[in-house]
Amino acid sequence: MTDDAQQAESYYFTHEPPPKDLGTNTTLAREFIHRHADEGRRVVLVTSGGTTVPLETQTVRYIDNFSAGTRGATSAEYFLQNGYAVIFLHRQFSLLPYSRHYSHNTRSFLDYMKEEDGRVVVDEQHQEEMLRVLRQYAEVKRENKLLILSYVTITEYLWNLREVAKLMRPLGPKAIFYLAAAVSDFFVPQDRMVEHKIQSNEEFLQGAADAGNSNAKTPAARTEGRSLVIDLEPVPKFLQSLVDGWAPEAMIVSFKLETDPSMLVKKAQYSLNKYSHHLVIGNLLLTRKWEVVFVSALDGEKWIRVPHGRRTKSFTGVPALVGSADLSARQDGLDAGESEKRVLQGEPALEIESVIVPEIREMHSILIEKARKRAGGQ
Ligand code: 9Z3
Repeated sequence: MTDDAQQAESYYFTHEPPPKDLGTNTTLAREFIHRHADEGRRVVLVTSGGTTVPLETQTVRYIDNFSAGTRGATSAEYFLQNGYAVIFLHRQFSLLPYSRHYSHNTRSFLDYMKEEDGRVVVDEQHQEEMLRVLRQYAEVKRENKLLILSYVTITEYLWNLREVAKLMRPLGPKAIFYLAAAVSDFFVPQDRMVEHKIQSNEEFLQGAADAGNSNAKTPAARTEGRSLVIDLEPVPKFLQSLVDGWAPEAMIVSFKLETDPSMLVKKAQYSLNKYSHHLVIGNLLLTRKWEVVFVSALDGEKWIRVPHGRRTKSFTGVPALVGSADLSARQDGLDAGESEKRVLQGEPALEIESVIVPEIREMHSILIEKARKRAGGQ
């Protein structure tokens, strides 16, 4: 790791205090990791959901992002189906594996049920699907293969990631980091955060508790006249620390989110070159449920797309943009989704994570085998 990255990391973690439940989380994670390591199982840490950036210590206001945690929660299920034990580090109240099928919907989970002879039963039309989900969930619980941890703020996320990553070291190459959480690039450092709620009324400008100390730095979020001014600082690039320091033997999969199609592959490639990890999965905000691009040293650039007739529904997605970031498809004048349309119309919807995860499993097997050969001196 470069000295600069190391310094930035140690500055961050000495100045930003750890979350209160970090000790509980690491105790749970240590036990979970050791058990699965002893059983020779592969373990994946899936991060999921957004991160908040609090503006006040007693937080009333914060900056947030769009992520609901669909990618992470869905991927966790497919990792479990593919034989992995999963540590699911998610933003509190974002989607969870299995229960995601019945939460955060326009319909309430109560709409799936009815009363029959004084008992609650699931509606006939939902029986089959709910039984399938319930059986998978019960098996995962019985076999203790899913550990659920949560965070809220960017700092809580980073502390948990660092500590869990270090605990995963004994897994060697059998560990994967699957970084699907939408992590804020900017934040308010502790020493520039005001204690109390920022006042909006000019008659009640910031109170004595915040204004008294003449050595204090200018608050990152403050009122100037009638405006709220926020100047955030960059979050150190933790991916460098993860790859070089916290988890040097693990497979690392990061995600790159863009909105401009012309930037996506370039930025994913840039990230792979910069951090020299194993895989960057690029996705566009408006097509992320239907296509992603894998950028890796093993396979170069590779698009994964759900055929047109099998796409899941999305209120915010824009089908016409599928293929827009794929230069080779555009040059060939081909909408990759359109080409499969006739064949697959009428088939059930396919979640893109059900394709992503087995691909990763295969790459992981290759990396484990390489590590085994290296260790054996072959
Ligand atoms: C992603 O790109 C995820 O796929 C999404 C999933 C956040 C788009 P949803 O939760 O959305 O299913 O609604 N995650 C990573 C985004 C990110 O913050 N990446 C960073 C970067 O691009 C750091 S690895 O620099």
